[in-house]
Amino acid sequence: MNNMAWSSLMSRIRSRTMSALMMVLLVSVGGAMAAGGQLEMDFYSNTCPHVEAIVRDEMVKILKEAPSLAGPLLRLHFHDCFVRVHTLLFRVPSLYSRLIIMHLEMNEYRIKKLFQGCDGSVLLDSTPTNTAEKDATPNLTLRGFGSVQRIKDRLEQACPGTVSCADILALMARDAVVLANGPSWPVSLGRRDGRVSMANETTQLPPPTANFTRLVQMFGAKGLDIKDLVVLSGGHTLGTAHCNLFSDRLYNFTGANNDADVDPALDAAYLARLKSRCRSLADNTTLNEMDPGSFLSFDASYYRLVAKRRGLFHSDSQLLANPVTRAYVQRQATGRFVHEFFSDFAQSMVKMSTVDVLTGAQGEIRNKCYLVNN
Ligand code: HEM
Ligand SMILES: *[C@@H]1O[C@H](CO)[C@@H](O)[C@H](O)[C@H]1NC(C)=O
Ligand SMILES: *[C@@H]1O[C@H](CO)[C@@H](O)[C@H](O)[C@H]1NC(C)=O
Ligand SMILES: *[C@@H]1O[C@H](CO)[C@@H](O)[C@H](O)[C@H]1NC(C)=O
Ligand SMILES: *[C@@H]1O[C@H](CO)[C@@H](O)[C@H](O)[C@H]1NC(C)=O
Ligand SMILES: CC(=O)N[C@H]1CO[C@H](CO)[C@@H](O)[C@@H]1O
Repeated sequence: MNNMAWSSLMSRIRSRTMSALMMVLLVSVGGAMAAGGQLEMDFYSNTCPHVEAIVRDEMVKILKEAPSLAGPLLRLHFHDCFVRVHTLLFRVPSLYSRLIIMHLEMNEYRIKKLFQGCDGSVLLDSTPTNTAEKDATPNLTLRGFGSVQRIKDRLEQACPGTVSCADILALMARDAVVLANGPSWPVSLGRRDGRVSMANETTQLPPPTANFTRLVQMFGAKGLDIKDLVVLSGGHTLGTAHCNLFSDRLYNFTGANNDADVDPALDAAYLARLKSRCRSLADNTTLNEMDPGSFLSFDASYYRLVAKRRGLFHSDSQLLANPVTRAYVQRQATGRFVHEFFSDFAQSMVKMSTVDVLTGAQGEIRNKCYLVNN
């Protein structure tokens, strides 16, 4: 073969390879789209018709044994939905030198776009080679993992290999709120479990020190707006917080690290009370009710606290820094529009729990919520 013929053959191969490659990529993208289903209310109606009743029944028992788990279970779902792994994986085909085209292994070409919203990734344990979200600092304070697995075990008995851990968590969070006398909302189902959990991705979670701008930006990155921010922050009507997550407001707000270095956005009487509970910056064990007196019940009293500059975190206090969120806080602080807050909360939860989830053939149905399948 002379040089001309060789280079013309090569260029033909190259162009055919390119178009084959383009074809395969297009087919795969189309396939991935087709494989992505939708969330549906009656997703398990044939495969696990009693799923909601089973979760509810078990949640009643769990909260009877440990009423303080309502907050942690709501928070688990929030963290699950907020931490998303964004990856674009291309797998290069094995190239057999001369027979490039004939050996195009269709199945080797995968274009996988993972935008994982609520996908159960928060539940995964770390492995020897990967530190999971669970073990990242913002999440060291998460609780309730055992209860999720307890419900998963019951569902595995009733309908093996059917219900995803991500769906279980979405249902548990809803039931936790309902059983704490809060609002209910429809949970559409069909989420699939992700196979990735990365500790470094928890930087997507807003820290308690965040200012208003940062909160808006971090919620915005999840498709949630200012209204969702002020409404979902109302989740802090439930549960407790460790001193060290807000003690910078008491002793080291600007970094001066002395008794007078306090957050000016905190009510003075409340500040004194918090200082008597949290004696130092190092205290990472003392728990504080975020909505003192009613931390086990879901109500609008969180807003009354925030309006009085008694929100526990700097992030809570920041809801007063913007006219729109401040107006919402003040309206709810009157206690006369609780039904409005309930219906807003339900709406924002539906939004948060459905953005960018895995569906259809994406991900998997985990056998154990803390482990990816084999
Ligand atoms: C706006 C940004 C948010 C920030 C900065 C934030 C931060 C925090 C922090 C630091 C804690 C204390 C954890 C501990 O010490 O154990 C906490 C607890 C909690 N958060 Fe948030 N959070 C935010 C939004 C949300 C949302 C959207 C929800 C749910 C709708 C939520 C529900 C909860 C619950 C229920 C607890 C109590 C957990 C327990 O009792 O163990 N939070 N949050
Ligand atoms: C987390 O680590 C993975 C793998 O090391 C990397 O691909 C990803 O971009 C990192 N994410 C962030 C938010 O740093
Ligand atoms: C808000 O916090 C961000 C960093 O998280 C900072 O860059 C910004 O200057 C702060 N904005 C205000 C108004 O303090
Ligand atoms: C006090 O705050 C500064 C600035 O945020 C920080 O660098 C320092 O580590 C804090 N001191 C303690 C004892 O936590
Ligand atoms: C609390 O602080 C102590 C001492 O600094 C540390 O050894 C421990 O790991 C911390 N606990 C948690 C849950 O971070
Ligand atoms: C105990 C612990 O490491 N707590 C960390 C939890 O996450 C917050 C941020 O949300 C960190 O500031 C804490 O240090």
